[in-house]
Amino acid sequence: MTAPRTDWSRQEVAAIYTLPVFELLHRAQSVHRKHFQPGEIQVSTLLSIKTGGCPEDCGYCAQSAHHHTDVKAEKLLPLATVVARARQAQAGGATRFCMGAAWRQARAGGEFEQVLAMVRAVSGLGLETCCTLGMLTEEQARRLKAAGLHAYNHNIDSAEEFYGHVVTTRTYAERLATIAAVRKAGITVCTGGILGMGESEAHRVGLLHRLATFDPQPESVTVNMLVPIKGTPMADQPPVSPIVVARVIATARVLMPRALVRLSAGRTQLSPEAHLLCFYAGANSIFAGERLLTAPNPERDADAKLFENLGLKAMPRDTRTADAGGLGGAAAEG
Ligand code: SAM
Ligand code: DTB
Ligand code: SF4
Repeated sequence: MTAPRTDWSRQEVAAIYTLPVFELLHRAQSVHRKHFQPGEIQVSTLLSIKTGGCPEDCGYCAQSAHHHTDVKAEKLLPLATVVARARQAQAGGATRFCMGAAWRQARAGGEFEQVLAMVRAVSGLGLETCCTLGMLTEEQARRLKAAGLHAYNHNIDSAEEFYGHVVTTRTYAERLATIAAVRKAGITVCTGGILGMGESEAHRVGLLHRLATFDPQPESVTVNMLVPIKGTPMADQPPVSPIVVARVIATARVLMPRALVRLSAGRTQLSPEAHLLCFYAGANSIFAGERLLTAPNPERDADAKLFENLGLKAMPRDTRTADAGGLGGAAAEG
């Protein structure tokens, strides 16, 4: 099978994004069926291992020390707590466990050693591990890989020209440098953005274009809907339409046929019908469990009912590796 195209122009991406919706959904569903088992959804669980007090000023985030939110700064969780939560997630059917820290960049020294121990322990349970710790050096990425890390999440959030409206304490180029370090270390790349921050349709196209032109493309793409947080500059943004979310997902599926497309934050705003639309458009991964990092997520019972009603089942572990260009993968191929 030939590798997916990575030389899309912004005009080509816009042309797909603005197709009549049935045409777009049909294309996305056809691509999806060539690469994945229809109706198989990867189930991931998130744990905030270090909550709040973050020095970055991301305008959407409950954990930024720049905003007055209800989230209090906490210390790094102990290893035993993290392992207990990973076991619970595994018992609940999750195959991927993602650990998030409210850091600008992964810490040097003792705290980083503790995170490495968490990655070793969680991988040892047979779970796929993912971390999102802020910016990484190449050396830190290498050490995470050696500890058994499968994926690293680092979002670009939006188009480059909108990034200054999202955060002022770091640049888009810094984001890209961390993604490059992750790729170089042989860890699979998980990146994506947030819809509903006040961005335009052109910015959404810009986000999709940037994601699809990574070479190689990311193994996982996260599509978050803004969870409006009281006390942040984005608290009063109106909710994004599920039709926009479905268009973004379908375009991502057409452009990045082999990526897991994760319907991430904001699912509590989506009806079962809107979920159905997003899965039909090509989303094939979710976060399960009542909490994301700090924000609420649908209850397990509601997701179980949704899976039953739609005839969805959990995807087995992702066996792709970044070393194989992220393209090997028996499990994910349909
Ligand atoms: N501090 C690290 C970083 O920023 O890379 C890791 C944790 S951070 C909370 C992970 C991602 O969650 C962000 O990049 C952002 O895309 C997403 N996110 C954070 N707050 C959100 C919100 N209120 N609504 C939707 N997505 C959000
Ligand atoms: C991603 O793209 N979404 C997740 C994960 N990566 C780390 C985080 C969502 C956070 C939602 C807001 C919160 O829980 O505070
Ligand atoms: Fe910090 Fe990450 Fe929140 Fe930005 S998104 S404020 S870097 S925790």
